Amino acid sequence: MLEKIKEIREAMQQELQTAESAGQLRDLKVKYLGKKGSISELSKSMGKLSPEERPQAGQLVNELRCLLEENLEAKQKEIAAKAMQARLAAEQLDVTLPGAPVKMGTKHPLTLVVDEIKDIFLGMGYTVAEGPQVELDYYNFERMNLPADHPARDMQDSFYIDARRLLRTHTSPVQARVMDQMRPQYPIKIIAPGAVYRRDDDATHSPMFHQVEGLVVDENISLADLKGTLLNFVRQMFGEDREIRLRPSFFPFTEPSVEVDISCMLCGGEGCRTCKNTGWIEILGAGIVHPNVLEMSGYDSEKVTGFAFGFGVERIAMLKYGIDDLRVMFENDVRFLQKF
Ligand code: 2NM
Repeated sequence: MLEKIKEIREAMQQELQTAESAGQLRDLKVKYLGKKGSISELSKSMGKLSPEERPQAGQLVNELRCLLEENLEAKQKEIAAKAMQARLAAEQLDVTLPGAPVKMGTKHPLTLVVDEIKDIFLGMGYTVAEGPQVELDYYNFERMNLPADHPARDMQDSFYIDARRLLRTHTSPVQARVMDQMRPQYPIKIIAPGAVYRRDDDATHSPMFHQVEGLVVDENISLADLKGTLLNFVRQMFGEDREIRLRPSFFPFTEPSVEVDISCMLCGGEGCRTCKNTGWIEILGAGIVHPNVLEMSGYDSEKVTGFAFGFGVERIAMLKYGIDDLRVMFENDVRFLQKF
């Protein structure tokens, strides 16, 4: 028995020395400590020994087990450390290098312009109203006093979803929806910013673009209030020395209607390429809300009046930032976007 223990001990030490992988260590553990392992077999054969022999043999077998367990553990650590060394050498990882910088995004110029427009009108006591982009033709056309034969109503000019719904062609339906919610209360002072859709696509027209429309309804609202409001807006947006000019125009939803020009901010009125040598740049449409629009919205047009205006955000952004091609607004080229 003692001879056998000695034999196993020597073989085991030999094998431990030459083991090189975690797999080999596992095999060794099974070989010696497994159910049918050599050490387990030794323990089982203990019963065959005489009572005198048993204590010494028992002690030697226990020592053998301890020796194996300790060696297995030490060897395993050694192998793991070697594997880690090898991995680090292969990866050439330098943990002292600085991290890759996170690139900051920028706001789109249209967002910047809409934010600025909102700020200016919030400063004049307006609130911001929003509405659906898929709109009923009832709100988009009917409520805006657009007659049945108006060209905008043609399938050729608008994106219809079905017989009754379309992509809104302006944000005016938002104003009608707000009046529906507010009536019979006034004053109303709102701006409605957002995307609108028209069947146009060339160097100066995109099928989707952005508008901001404004509406004020109260007693005694006149064209003078409109003019003062727009002058204030224009001076905050384009500079304190801007002037505005109103020219007669036509919209179905306003009467009278006006086109509004601003004095050219590039030449100060002298005449240049941007203002086509006129000294004036057209930037928006406006007018006194048509009594039909007020009446359809449940307001007494004898008691209240209103003014409304609307402009294209892309056009304002192009003038403000000196962009000469509308299409760069929608190409998402980061070299363009990062300039703002
Ligand atoms: C414009 C020009 C003139 C306008 C009118 C209305 C409403 F709801 F009061 F009828 N909203 N927006 C309006 C008036 C829009 O855009 C060039």
